[in-house]
Amino acid sequence: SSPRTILRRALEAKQFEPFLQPIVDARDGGWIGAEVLMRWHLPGEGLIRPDLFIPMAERTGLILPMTRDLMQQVASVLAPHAAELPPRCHIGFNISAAHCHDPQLLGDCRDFLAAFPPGTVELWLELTERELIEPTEDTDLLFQQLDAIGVKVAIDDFGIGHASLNYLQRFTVNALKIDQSFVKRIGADTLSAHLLDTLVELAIRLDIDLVAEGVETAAQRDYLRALNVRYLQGYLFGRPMPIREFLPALHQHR
Ligand code: G
Ligand code: G
Ligand code: G
Ligand code: MN
Ligand code: NA
Repeated sequence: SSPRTILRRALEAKQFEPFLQPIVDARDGGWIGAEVLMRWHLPGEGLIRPDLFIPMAERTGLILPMTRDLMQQVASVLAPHAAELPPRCHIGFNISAAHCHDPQLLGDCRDFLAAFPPGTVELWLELTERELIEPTEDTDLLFQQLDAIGVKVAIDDFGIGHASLNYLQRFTVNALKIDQSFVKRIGADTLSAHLLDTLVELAIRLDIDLVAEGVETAAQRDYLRALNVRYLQGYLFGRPMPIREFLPALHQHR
């Protein structure tokens, strides 16, 4: 079978599952939400990492229905627990460049938000800086419409690509997710310290939030906290996990 047929059958067989990785408040370590990361349960093969199938999903266009299915799964499993979530719980989905030309994205976001009591969740879309979308009149309109329904936009893997100030302003970006490579180098060289300082200044200037990814050690956490990076994510706080594990873990990290 073709890659497209394999992915379509896997989608129909409900083999894609959302894993949630906590995002924490840098000041007290409390869980404020999660990033949703897709996993493929391939019978006989176990859990397949997304790096191995997301590129194929993007090439075949199946990333659109796969992401829609992921959003529906997260909403249906989390909505009954809305009262247990932290206030304005952040839920972030990774979106691909193709989503920015998908007429259904706005409706999917609306449906996601409508599944929860008003104000309980904040829907974040993460666009990677590795494949920046070309701004056009259509994308301007889409991002205005997303903003109007309260959807937030984060630039993922920030610092390794080439988003300009102009770009960040045009898309009314609400947060930058600092790429893991910068966090890994904390304490290792002065260049990374300088780059982190620059990112923090940029975020203050643009009045947007910062999230640091790939935080694995207490020393990295303390360094980022001292720089006033607002949110942290990484194995130090929690690995991506099934929702049935995320919910009880959430209660221990309020
Ligand atoms: O957990 P990690 O192995 O979860 O993810 C590896 C890569 O796959 C990351 O770059 C991540 O952004 C990407 N990824 C994970 N889930 C999704 C998804 O639902 N959609 C897209 N487009 N990328 C995803
Ligand atoms: O969407 P993005 O490219 O940011 O995907 C995040 C990737 O990083 C996923 O593969 C996720 O499992 C992984 N990840 C999350 N936290 C850590 C961490 O603390 N250390 C490392 N090495 N990887 C992490
Ligand atoms: O595994 P480690 O001790 O580094 O995890 C740090 C915190 O993240 C723990 O307090 C734990 O609650 C949470 N965590 C990490 N991975 C998982 C997991 O797979 N399931 C659950 N429930 N919590 C996890
Ligand atoms: Mn991401
Ligand atoms: Na990233």
